[in-house]
Amino acid sequence: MPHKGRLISRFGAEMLIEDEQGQIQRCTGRKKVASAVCGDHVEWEDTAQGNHIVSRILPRKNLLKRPAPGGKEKLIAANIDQVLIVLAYSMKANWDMLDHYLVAAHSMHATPLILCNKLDLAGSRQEQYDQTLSEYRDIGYRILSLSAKNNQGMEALLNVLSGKTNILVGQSGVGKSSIIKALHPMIDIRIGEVSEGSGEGQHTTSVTTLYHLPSGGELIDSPGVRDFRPGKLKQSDIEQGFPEFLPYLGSCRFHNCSHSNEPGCAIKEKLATGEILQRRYNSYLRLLNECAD
Ligand SMILES: Nc1nc2c(ncn2[C@@H]2O[C@H](COP(=O)(O)OP(=O)(O)OP(=O)(O)O)[C@@H](O)[C@H]2O)c(=O)[nH]1
Ligand SMILES: [Mg+2]
Ligand SMILES: [Zn+2]
Repeated sequence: MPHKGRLISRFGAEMLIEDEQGQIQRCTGRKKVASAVCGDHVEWEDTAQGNHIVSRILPRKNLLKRPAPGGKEKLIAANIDQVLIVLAYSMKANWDMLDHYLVAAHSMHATPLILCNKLDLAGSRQEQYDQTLSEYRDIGYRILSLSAKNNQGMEALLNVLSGKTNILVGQSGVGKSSIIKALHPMIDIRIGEVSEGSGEGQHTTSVTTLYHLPSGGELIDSPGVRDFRPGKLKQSDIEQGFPEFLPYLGSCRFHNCSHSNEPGCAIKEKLATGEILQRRYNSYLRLLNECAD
């Protein structure tokens, strides 16, 4: 009889599987489970030689992935309830990347949450950051300002994580691993320095890993990225990533309007009145050009 478990992390062919008793089992994977990723529910078996082998990936609720060189895809993690997109007040904001993550979260039917860390270093940048963050709040996104260093905002964060599988994503150095350490100080997790010149991180986390929170819920740490694209999507999936468009989508003159050049476009009308922001509209067009299937 196969056992059930959840993939905690993986180093090439070696997979750490948490069994139903909460014990970590070192396993290797059969060829057909080569695509297993952190967060996957799997079946594993004992072999006659005393090894453990992952034999099957159980059906996934969803999968976070991104395009990789050569037309391939890099699979990041599976079975995610909430995507926590992390920014840092101390670093130049990459709002385009935030929009790309939001689209990815919507397309996988996960709840996006925006975390802005390093509040203690915000200084004169805070006003500018909070101004743009309030635009996202107006659209309906939940935003939490934090300092992993000073433990600010951590209780509010813990409350929204409990009972769910959550993943931290974002640029290197924004403090993803530090947030896990602040929520669960007993965890042994590597924190990297940011480089003095650029203020960016040095890609300290290299393996996507699932951690349990003492108050319930799982939190996955992922390696920082330079840029993120959601991969190939249908136009309707891209639209879902722009909730401020949704009330107007049925009102364009053409039912298959792409909201780019067509006359009688309800989205462009709302752009003209300022109800839809130019920056967000530009993000939509960019994704439509680069990612539409
Ligand atoms: N001042 C301040 N520093 C922080 C805070 N959170 C994290 N840091 C620092 O930021 C640096 C990077 O933190 P990490 O947690 O390694 O960042 P990361 O996002 O996990 O980076 P990668 O693993 O490379 O993707 C470390 O020097 C942390 O001590 C914060 O709230 N305030
Ligand atoms: Mg890290
Ligand atoms: Zn339109």
